[in-house]
Amino acid sequence: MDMKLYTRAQNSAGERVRIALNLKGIAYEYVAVSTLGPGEYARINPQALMPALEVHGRVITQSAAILNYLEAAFPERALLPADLVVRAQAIAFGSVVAAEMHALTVQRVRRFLSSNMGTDEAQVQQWVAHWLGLGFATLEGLLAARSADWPFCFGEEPGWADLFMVPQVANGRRLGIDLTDYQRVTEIADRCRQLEPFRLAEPQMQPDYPGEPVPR
Ligand SMILES: N[C@@H](CCC(=O)N[C@@H](CS)C(=O)NCC(=O)O)C(=O)O
Repeated sequence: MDMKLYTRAQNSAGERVRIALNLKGIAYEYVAVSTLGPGEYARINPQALMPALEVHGRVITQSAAILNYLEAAFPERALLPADLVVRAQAIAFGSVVAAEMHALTVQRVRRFLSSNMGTDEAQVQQWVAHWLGLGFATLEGLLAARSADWPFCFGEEPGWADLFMVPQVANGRRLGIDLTDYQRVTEIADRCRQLEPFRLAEPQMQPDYPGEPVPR
């Protein structure tokens, strides 16, 4: 197979890419990072964060860069809206998730707070609830401000913004965030989760998933 996706069942940045590959109908080899030998993944991706996509032996890191590549190389099932302003809005929406929610609350940040900053569990939870709360409120506001009331974030079909949002909603639920104020966010995320490309990208559907399905 020409494409290898280095990921892990519970890897929400990788889940974005899995959804994109599924939406576009692209076949790929799933490489569970946990099955690689010591140091092997760091030789593939010097940052050692997941995901990474290997295309004919060349490696792309960072989910947004991988998604950009997929969109350019496989334009048939477009993830980005055709209207250039709506397209930019969809990219902005994904950036809120990746840069301002996920990056601030990902496991290595939580671990650093508790192990290196002397922060107790309740304070770490306060940190997570603060940044995710701000982020979800922003996503809800961006959805409310859309130029049309589409069934998905920025269109009649799910795309770029949806595939960033859905794994982050799952993270929010997993981390105990109350999402009742973010009705547009949860309605669209739940609609997406009914669809095969999203369902097949969920952690419990991956070959290295270790246990019982997690509530999403
Ligand atoms: N900005 C990166 C984020 C990648 C990232 O933080 N991945 C997490 C999992 S979702 C990871 O690899 N964590 C491993 C670790 O912290 O050791 C992207 O979008 O690809």
